[in-house]
Parts: sequence; structure tokens; C-alpha cells
Amino acid sequence: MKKIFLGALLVLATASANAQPGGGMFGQMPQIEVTFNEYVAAPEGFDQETAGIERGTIEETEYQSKTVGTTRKVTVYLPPKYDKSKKYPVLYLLHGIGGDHKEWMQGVPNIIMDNLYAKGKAKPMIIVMPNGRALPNDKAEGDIYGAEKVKGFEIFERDLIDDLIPFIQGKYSTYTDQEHRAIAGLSMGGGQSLNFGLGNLDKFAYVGGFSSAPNTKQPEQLIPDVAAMKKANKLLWMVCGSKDFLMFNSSRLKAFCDKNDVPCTLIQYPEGQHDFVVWKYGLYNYAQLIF
Ligand code: FER
Repeated sequence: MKKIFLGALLVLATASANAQPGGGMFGQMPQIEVTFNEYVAAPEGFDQETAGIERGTIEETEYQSKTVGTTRKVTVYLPPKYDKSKKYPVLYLLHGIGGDHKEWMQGVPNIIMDNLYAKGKAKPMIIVMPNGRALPNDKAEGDIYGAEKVKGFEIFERDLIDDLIPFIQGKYSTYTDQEHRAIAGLSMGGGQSLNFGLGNLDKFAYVGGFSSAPNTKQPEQLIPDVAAMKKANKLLWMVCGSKDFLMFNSSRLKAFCDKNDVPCTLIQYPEGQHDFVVWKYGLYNYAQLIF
């Protein structure tokens, strides 16, 4: 366990926040102490293709969104030996501000999961990687940090719950209860996962945030009812790089959870930046803890 004094990061965080939209909230950063959970490195080769093991499959499909009024693309990873006569839990895995339904492929989730399955380290699950910018033009083009594009990440809560989840449950052989549904994401997708996962405790039992962005709501908004949270949520797991200016979003929630006796993990990735080194590590660990 390592302790850092968040106040020491204030100057750094404020400097970065001033340059970016939505960063003003850094200014009110309280001087709080946060305790990180232990960092254990992922084993060598966890993200490298292994010869001779069973492989899952990646496919791209489309669903009708009543929320957006368009047909939307989504990437799906089916585990090795996916069998329609069985039922699978589902992980919704969300991308960042510059990404779309293909961004997570940079983090080779299929290779990470195939390796975990070869070692018996994860439960067979379906991983759904949607486009989290719920707008008629959902491409990461133009002013991606602008209010209009960022709004799409908020609207996505309805697209996810009302359109995508029912579609996935209709097309694939899945469980449909809260205990068999997880959500996690990187950066903007991390903020979405915390907002939507904790905001819909009846829908998601497992919640993960990797390098979560300033779209992350305040802890008091995320967890207005500590007792309800403790009862329904089975995992709140976060990671963020020690060199990432966005650490504050995760630290603030971790400090709130510790103060209120809510189980919560936050790992500080040593020398970690805002990149797929941290996000692959996040998926590798989070995937072993769910279902
Ligand atoms: C911000 C800084 C970073 C912000 C969003 C991000 C909406 C997202 C980064 C990412 O998804 O990689 O001020 O405001």
C-alpha cells in the first residue's frame, strides 16, 4: 500500500485542466489523502499471441438505435468454443474520447482473453465494444472535445440500456440478470462506466474505470446511497497511470469509498501514462475478477 498526498498533485492537475474543456472541476480539488491498492505487474506475454491455444472470435455487427435514430456499429468478442446451447455473461467495454467501436482492438482484447482462457483464469464471457458517442454522426472527427460531441457520451446511457443491451441479449446467448452484466472502459469510457454502472445498480454488478476522464460524476452523485451500493455492487475496480493528469477522477472516488467503507480498488500504474499500456493491464486484471 502506498499513500500519496493529493494536494501535491494539485498544481499539475490544474495546469492540465485549464487547457481542456471540463477541467474546471480540478480547481475545487479537496486536499485528501488516498491509499492505492497494490500494483502487481501482469505476466510477460499477457498481450502477445500464444501459438496453439483456442481462440475466440471478433465480429462486427449493427443494431437499430431508437435513442439516436440510426443503425449503429458494435464490435463483439465471443469466447473460444462459443456455444449457443450455453449462456454467457456480458462485459460492455467502452472507448475513449478519440475512439469508436474499433478503438479497443488496439488493446488486443481477443489476445488478452484467449491467453486468460488458456490458463483457466477468466469465466467465459462475451465482450461488447460499442461506439459510446451516441450521435447521428458518431465518428471521432471534428472537435472531439467540443460540448456537442462530448454530449454524445452522456446520451449513450440510454442507447446502451434501451437499445444495445436488448439487441445483444436477442442476438447472442446471454444471461440477462444484473449479476451477469459488467461494464468497464478507458478514459471517457471509464467515466461512462462509473456513471452508468453505479447509476444503474440494478443493471450492472461489476464496474471498472481505467484512467477515467472528467466526465466522471462526483462521488456523492455516483454513490448517493452507500447501503444500496454495498448491497448491489459486486466490484468497483479502477486503475490509472501515475503520470496521468486525470488521476484525480479516480482518486476522489477511491477516497470517498474508503471514507464510507465501500469496497473499491484503485491501482496506480507505475510511470503509467494515458495509454493502452495501462488499459491492457486494466482489462487483464478486471476480466479475472468479474462473474
Ligand atoms: C478532458 C480531458 C480528457 C475531457 C475528456 C478527456 C471531457 C478524455 C480523454 C480520453 O477519453 O482519452 O478535459 O473532458
